[in-house]
Amino acid sequence: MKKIIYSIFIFAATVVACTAPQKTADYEVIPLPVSVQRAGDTFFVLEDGAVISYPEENEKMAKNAQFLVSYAKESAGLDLKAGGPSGQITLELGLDSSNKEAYELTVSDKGVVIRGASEAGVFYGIQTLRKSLPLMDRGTVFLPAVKISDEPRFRYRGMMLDVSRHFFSVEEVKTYIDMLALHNINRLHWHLTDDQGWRIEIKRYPKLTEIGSKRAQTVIGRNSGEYDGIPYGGFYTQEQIREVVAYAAERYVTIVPEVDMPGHMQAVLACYPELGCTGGPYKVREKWGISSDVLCAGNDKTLQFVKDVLEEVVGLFPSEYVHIGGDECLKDEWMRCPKCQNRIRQLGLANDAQHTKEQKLQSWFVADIEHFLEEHGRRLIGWDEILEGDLVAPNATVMAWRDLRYGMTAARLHHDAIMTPSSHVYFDHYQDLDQNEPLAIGGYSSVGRVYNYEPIPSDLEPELRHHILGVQANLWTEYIPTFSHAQYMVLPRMDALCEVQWTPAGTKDYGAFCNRLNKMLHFYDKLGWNYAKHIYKVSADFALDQEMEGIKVSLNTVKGGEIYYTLDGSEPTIKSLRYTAPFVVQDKVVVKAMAVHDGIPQTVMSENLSYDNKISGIELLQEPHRSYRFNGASTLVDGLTGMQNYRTGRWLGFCGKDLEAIIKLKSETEISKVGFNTCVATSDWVFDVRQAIIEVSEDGIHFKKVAEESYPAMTSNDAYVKHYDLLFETVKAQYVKVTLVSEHSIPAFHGGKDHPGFIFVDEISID
Ligand code: TNX
Repeated sequence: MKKIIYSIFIFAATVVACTAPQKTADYEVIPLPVSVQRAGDTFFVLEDGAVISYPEENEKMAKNAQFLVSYAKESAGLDLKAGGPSGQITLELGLDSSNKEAYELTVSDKGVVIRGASEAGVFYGIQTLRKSLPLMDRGTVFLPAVKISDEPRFRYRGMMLDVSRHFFSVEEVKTYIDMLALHNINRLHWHLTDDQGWRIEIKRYPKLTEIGSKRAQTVIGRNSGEYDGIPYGGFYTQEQIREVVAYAAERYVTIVPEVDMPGHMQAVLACYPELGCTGGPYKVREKWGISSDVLCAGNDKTLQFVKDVLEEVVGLFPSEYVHIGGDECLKDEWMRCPKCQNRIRQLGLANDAQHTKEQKLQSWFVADIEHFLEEHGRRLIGWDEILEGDLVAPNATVMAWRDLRYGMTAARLHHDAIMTPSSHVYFDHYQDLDQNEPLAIGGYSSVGRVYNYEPIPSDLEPELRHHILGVQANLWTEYIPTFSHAQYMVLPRMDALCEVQWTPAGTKDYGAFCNRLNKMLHFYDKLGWNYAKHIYKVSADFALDQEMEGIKVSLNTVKGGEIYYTLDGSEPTIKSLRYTAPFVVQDKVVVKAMAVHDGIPQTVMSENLSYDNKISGIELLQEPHRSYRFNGASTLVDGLTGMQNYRTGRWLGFCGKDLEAIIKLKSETEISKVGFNTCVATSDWVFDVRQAIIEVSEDGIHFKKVAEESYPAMTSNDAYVKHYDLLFETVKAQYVKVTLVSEHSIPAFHGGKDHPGFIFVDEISID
């Protein structure tokens, strides 16, 4: 019977096709729902005129119905109608779930039902239906019968937007909120103030926008010392803020406002110099980086100012959470300032092994603000620096950005934490290593790295895991002057992010995600949203394959593309080998691969692989720095060479320690050379090697030194990748010990003088 019904549909579809296009919906959406179960062979035919019914007394549900009307028009050109006692599409409440954002989407031959545990749940069900619809200008949609049961993994699913470094208009912020809604993201963290511009009208302090929202000019490039000479500014009136808050709320996005303090406040000092330690004069900052001009914590007027501002902020934003920043507050001025030192004495603060008295002064400041916010029924969020100083505000929520360890520390202190590590979810970092990428702040977070991020640290005690409220990605905008560029940085990394935030941990699969991404990219084209196109190129994954004795090469591109590759260094064409499955390479090989989408060849990806089949293993005697361990010791002999970016995962970083590794060869071998590379970036405290020692052994216990070299300390700032070879008389060995001594005491020309520097090392070769 079902077969007959199905055939009738196909027949009907063919007939309809003569007049209007007909296409089938596809439930392979992003974020991937928890469960998608096909319910037999039947379909529901969605056509113009279909009615959406909903509980009419409920305004939010009425708004939900209107959203569905506009989404169906936008995606598939369908004209649906909202309202009516019974419709082909039913939106209803009453799903029994402890997760208030849960929904169920059921399609049968009778129609579509979206039932939510709340109006928000219904909204997410609508988003899933919206993303399932085919993209066309008009026609009929065949919806295969299905039951989708879905709910988010995390309750805090955020994206941050910095509007201080560059300003975005109300319309642009609304589009950003639309982007969030499409990805089931429920928090917009709005970074409204910083050294480079104050962006929110505060009635009691009009100078904040009169003076503080404008900078005279902006530095060119990465603090080049040259300025553009063009005044820059912008701010939101309170009326506009209310408008944006309401726009977001309709889309189940809560705006978490941030007023960053006590650092990142130079724009305030330009307006009210008496709030700084020196009294100024100050100006709105014209370059990037961290300013040592911060709010004076010894001045009662400062605290009053902050509370006055926050009073207006809580009046504008209904969010339970208010973000007070707390990051990167340099203490230089506080150490010199009599008022700050006086406050330190009054409070009886003293240096101890963990914290300085100035760090404790910041904790006191934060705790005071927390108390104020609690009196107003709000909760405080701060960047992870608020953990410095042991007076941490008792109920504060910590945003862990420098390192996920801070999220663990917060949870162990019984504080809630939101994970937003710069190693994975900073969308101002590079997403592709192509030289033509627009200037970014640095770092590297590819779509794949974002996708594979796991927010719950594996060593966090299970009973503390509930403290990890969720995940957020940040868009700092120093190098992002336009909204189109902001979209480019965010899309499609936001797709990867939302699966981290929403989809259950065990069900992630990057290849399947790339397939699902194809439809989203077409959707962005339709909506006129800019996005990074490198995702159409080949993304390659290389992994040491112990069993096959070589490097396993997996090539990916978004669905619909074909991949062609060569292994002899020649440029791939559509006549080259066609990629169908992962393969293993041995020895030294250049892999060049090209994806072709809709007949258009994409930029070629190229990688030099140098697998060394002499090596059987590697062990590290000193631990790499916890942020730069990546895949561990094997990174150094995996046949992949790191390039000029030490955060790609190709390099291992050590700080205060040295690289000390024992490499085991498969059998005793004659050797006479050891090579390695270093990556230097002194602006990030990354220095070159100071000494290299090579020792060899036959038994792995008794070593004899065969080469030793010392290198001079660096004398000026620099950034480069350098290859070193140590030659020695041919010797037979099965174990090779390599020691590369890092810069233990940074030279005087550098701001980090006397501190230990990092060393980054990659690809050790033995010949
Ligand atoms: C650090 S993350 C900052 C920002 C910069 C950003 C650039 C944080 C709390 N502070 O002020 O814009 O790095 O990536």
